Amino acid sequence: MRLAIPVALSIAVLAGAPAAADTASIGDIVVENAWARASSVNVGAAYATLRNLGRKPDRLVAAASPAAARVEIHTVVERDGMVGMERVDAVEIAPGKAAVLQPGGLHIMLMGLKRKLAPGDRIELTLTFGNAGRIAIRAPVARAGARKGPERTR
Ligand SMILES: [Cu+2]
Repeated sequence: MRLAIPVALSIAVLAGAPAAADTASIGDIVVENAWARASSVNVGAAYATLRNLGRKPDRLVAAASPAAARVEIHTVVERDGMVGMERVDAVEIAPGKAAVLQPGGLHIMLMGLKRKLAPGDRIELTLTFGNAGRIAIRAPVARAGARKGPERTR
């Protein structure tokens, strides 16, 4: 497994920092750099890199959070010159590859937030993968409009 070494190293580095729980793994799936964006309204978005270290494809099939009434997997689409969001059933992760959820593309949509997300907060997310199962992470909240997670904007 060619990818195993760099991923293991990056986990070790993150684990040394206090904000370590934005990276976690279950089965062949590693969830890295989970983060959410501060929001002054009751909807928000969260992002992460989903890495598949296995030999079989996997897929993110559901997301949930105690911080929001409803959570969906969305992508950003452009149609007739209009940019909007669309719900997707799953995010495919090919073996040895990563799916990147990031601003302007795939994201975890948090609807009916129980309180506004402020920079410095952390929100709990549960991600369910078709093969690997369910994993909980705590995503740090970056400022509104951030393009990257808080650890990486400094
Ligand atoms: Cu959305």
